[in-house]
Amino acid sequence: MPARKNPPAPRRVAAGTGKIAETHQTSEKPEQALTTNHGIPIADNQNSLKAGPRGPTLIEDFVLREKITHFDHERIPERIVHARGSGAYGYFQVYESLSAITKAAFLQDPKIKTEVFVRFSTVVGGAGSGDLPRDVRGFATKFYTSEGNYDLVGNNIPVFFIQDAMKFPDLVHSVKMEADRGFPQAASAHDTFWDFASLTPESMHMLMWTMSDRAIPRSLRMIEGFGVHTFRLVNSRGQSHFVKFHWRPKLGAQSVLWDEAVKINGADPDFHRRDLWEAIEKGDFPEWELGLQVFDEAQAAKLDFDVLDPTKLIPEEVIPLRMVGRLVLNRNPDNFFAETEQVAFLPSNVPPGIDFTNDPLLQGRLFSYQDTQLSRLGGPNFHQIPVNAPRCPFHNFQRDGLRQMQVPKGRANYEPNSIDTGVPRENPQRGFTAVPEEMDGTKIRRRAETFSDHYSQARLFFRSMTEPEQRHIVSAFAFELAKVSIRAIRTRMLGHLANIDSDLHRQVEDALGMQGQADKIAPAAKPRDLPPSPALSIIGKAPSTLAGRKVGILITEGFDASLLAALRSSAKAERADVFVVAPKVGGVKDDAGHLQEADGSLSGSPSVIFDTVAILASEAGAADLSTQAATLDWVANAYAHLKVIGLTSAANALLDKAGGKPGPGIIPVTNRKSVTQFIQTARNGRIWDREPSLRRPA
Ligand code: HDE
Repeated sequence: MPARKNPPAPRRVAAGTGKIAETHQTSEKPEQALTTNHGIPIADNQNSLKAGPRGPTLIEDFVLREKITHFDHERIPERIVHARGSGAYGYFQVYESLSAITKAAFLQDPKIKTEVFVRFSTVVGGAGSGDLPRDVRGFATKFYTSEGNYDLVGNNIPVFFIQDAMKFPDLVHSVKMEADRGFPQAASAHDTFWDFASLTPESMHMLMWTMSDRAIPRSLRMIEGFGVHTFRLVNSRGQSHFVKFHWRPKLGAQSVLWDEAVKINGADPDFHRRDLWEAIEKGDFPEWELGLQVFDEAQAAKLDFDVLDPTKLIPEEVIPLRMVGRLVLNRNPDNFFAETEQVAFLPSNVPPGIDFTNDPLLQGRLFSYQDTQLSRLGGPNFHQIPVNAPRCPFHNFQRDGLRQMQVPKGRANYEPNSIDTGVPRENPQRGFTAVPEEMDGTKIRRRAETFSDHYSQARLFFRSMTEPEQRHIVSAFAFELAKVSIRAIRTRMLGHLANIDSDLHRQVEDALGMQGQADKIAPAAKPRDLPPSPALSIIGKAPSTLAGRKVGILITEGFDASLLAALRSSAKAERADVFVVAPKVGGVKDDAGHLQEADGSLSGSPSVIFDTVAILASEAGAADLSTQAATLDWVANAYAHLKVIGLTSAANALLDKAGGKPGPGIIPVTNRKSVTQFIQTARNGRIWDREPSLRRPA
């Protein structure tokens, strides 16, 4: 599927050229005529019909009424969770046939490119909330396969807060805005969430993930994805295997710092949406690999937890990932509402060859998603909306209903029937069949004993992190719990942390200034020391690359143009983006007196939106900017956010004034060779050693 070309730049339109300085844009071509929704050509789209130019508006004005009525009804209910989302089209292609483990048509042939639509989302905030709260990210993929839509509706965290769908409304109520006051928006740092969490020991493992860097990703192009539940794959002989689904970003996983996230939300609330859109528009298509953990009943039985429990993961070191295919996103939607807002994912959409397990959270989801679309999209025909419609033929005897867009033909709309020939019929060979599983149980409301270990994998996660990642988890708990006004909730949470890991517990207590105040919480199952899983760390496996990253270059009046050119070409060779910042967007003159336009102004393009920065200041330029708070914030933040900083000699004064010190990651940029050194250092990301002296958890 080709990427859509950038549209041509808009024509210059003179404003106010019509009568009494109104802008009227007209066309004599009949096919270009602006019309009502019923096709009636409109002569004037600026003025309502009135009784005299100063008189009241006439109800007869069907053009005005239709326009306003449609506008009044533009909104539909936003998703109860995952309301804020960004989507894109692309394709999925398997590396080799997976026929040995599944008969799913789209996983048979490496030549087949299956069209997909992916929607990324935050969970807690409303549709208009910022992109960088501390939150889980949704990663939902609709594969338009030749045997129907397959929706893999996952998250960027491989486990979930709760083990049973019964608790989901309570979990969501607790984390959303508090019921009486309507705040906070898009934040878990408040009483009701931590009240619920601290009373729900099974949430401990996922809490470790949401307090980790995973919950503040740098880019949607840099998140991992997980199907969370254990599913099944079924081959044409009816043999079934268990499977866990993983997405791995080609650019590597990367996160921002919490202080950065807070500032990015202010500087550019659409940071993730813009980043995804722009990457696709310029043909830098984000890619993921699909990894499978495939295992059978015997292997499942040997694991030290129940594979039906969605609060547990299987470490890669225990069952390795088999990388089976690639996902490429290469086309932005044409219309946000029609596609990204109206897309309806259903975990119950599985083609033959994929099946469910009895995970009680998954079982509840199989009901919930179909149900929620009825109120969100207004009736039972939402599958006909173009983004939701299968790309393969679909037909049955379901009829009518609100918003029916199809015109089914024929007399018989039932079966069995002997009247119409050529109507759809069952197909026992190709049709979906559930894996036959023997069931013989007592009808009962009870959780399985095998679900009762709530701390061992939380501990495993903490101990698998690198030092900076552990520091961030401690800081996140300290930040969030400090926002909890009820002390008893804090002491309860500290009790859980003591069960997870004594170092974590001690550090969070210190950071809160609440030493020795943890409640005693008796675990249902004694926590065990499991071997760490280095694959769970982001920093530990971060690639050395600037690909897909952004280099911010601050220029001042009289800057050295040859350095900017060298930076541009080195960055391009790394497949990084360059963004030029100047005191004013109109730009500055370089050392040869040529005007260099900027991509953004200093105050509108703070350093938090870049991965690495260079300051190309002349002596005069540095002196001029050194009194400006915007400049000093720019430099101080880049330093405090542990970025690699390239500096001309004159720019050293700015670093000094902003409180920064020369040291690792502070690179002089004076000639082509030093530019190369700057870019090479920046490949390795942040300078973690700078962190402990700058920020202690509190
Ligand atoms: Fe969802 N979830 N969820 N969820 N979920 C929704 O469906 C629900 C769960 C996930 O971009 C809703 O269409 C229940 C786990 C994503 O459109 C709703 C339970 C995982 C998206 C719903 C869960 C997810 C949703 C809201 C517990 C990761 C966004 C609107 C039993 C594996 C999809 C909608 C998009 C959306 C219910 C738990 C992921 C209300 C009842 C676990 C990525 O139906």
